[in-house]
Amino acid sequence: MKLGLGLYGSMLNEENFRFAKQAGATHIVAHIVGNFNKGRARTTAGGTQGFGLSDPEEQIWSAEGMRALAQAVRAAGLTLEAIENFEPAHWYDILLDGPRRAEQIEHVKQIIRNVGAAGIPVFGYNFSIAGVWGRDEVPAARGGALSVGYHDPEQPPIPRGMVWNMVYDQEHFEPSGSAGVITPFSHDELWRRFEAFLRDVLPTAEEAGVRLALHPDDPPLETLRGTPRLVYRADLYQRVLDTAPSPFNGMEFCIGTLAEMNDGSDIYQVIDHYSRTGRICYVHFRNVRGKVPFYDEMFVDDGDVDMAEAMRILKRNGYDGVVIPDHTPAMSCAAPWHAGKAYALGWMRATLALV
Ligand SMILES: [Mn+2]
Repeated sequence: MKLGLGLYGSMLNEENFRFAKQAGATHIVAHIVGNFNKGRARTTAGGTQGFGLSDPEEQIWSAEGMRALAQAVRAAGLTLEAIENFEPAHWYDILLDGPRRAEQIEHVKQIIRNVGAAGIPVFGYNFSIAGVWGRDEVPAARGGALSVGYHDPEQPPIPRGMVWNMVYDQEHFEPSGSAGVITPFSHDELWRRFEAFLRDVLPTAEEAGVRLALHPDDPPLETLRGTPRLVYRADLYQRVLDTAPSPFNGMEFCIGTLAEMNDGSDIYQVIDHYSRTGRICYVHFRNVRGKVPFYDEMFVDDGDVDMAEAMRILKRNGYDGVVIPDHTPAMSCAAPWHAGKAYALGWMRATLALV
């Protein structure tokens, strides 16, 4: 297994590459989407701007932009393993089955070709209408460390101009009073959209040498803000794999989200099952306490899951891909994000050597 660090768009710089290297990581996952300043996800229980405006800026997504990013990571002695998430501005009508769907499918295909041409082997994504929404930040982790959690908030409808918890159409965005903007639709319809997306895009991914890696829905609720969710139970991941039996149709395997699922599944059996498939592209390695609709993210060694056992199972089943900390609680010091990540990476590196 290889240790990696996920970095948000504003953090993709030489200093943070050196930080990753110093903490023992060999790989980087780049999360370009959204303006996640200082790595702190803005929360959305108030139902306002979500994670902010989706910037359709093209430069970073171009062949040259992707090549430059991969080169900058390589210059720091690291490997760029994955790009995480499509920009909502690029694919909202694929999610919403809207009038610009065909055009956006072509654009997404071009992005995948650009990623492949830069030698980046994985594209992580989350096929979700409501996105990662509704979490708040409370001092729930060990020692009162701030961490994100889900505490069953009210679920206002998704405002016009927003999808995936980001604003894609500022002109028509209405943060309040826009009930019923998204016509209710069924889980079957969501699966139809997902299957159509894979049918249209997977051949391009195969040609480009880019594995598509689906993240399960976080928070893993059956519906959120009145919209259906795709993978909110562990067994639904199998349906994703069965939709197209190609190694390029894979998983961004989030142990935290899988542990949050209130579906009666056993997290160790889930890890055992899916790590035998060879379809895990990379792992989000984080711990949690509780299950939907009430959970908090914890330090890696302080939640419901025995993460050393999780690592042991992955290793036993021959998983040899990249493992990243995903999110971590923020530690009380001058560099809360970095300290949290350094703690997780150190723990993971030691555990990898021991299991
Ligand atoms: Mn995750």
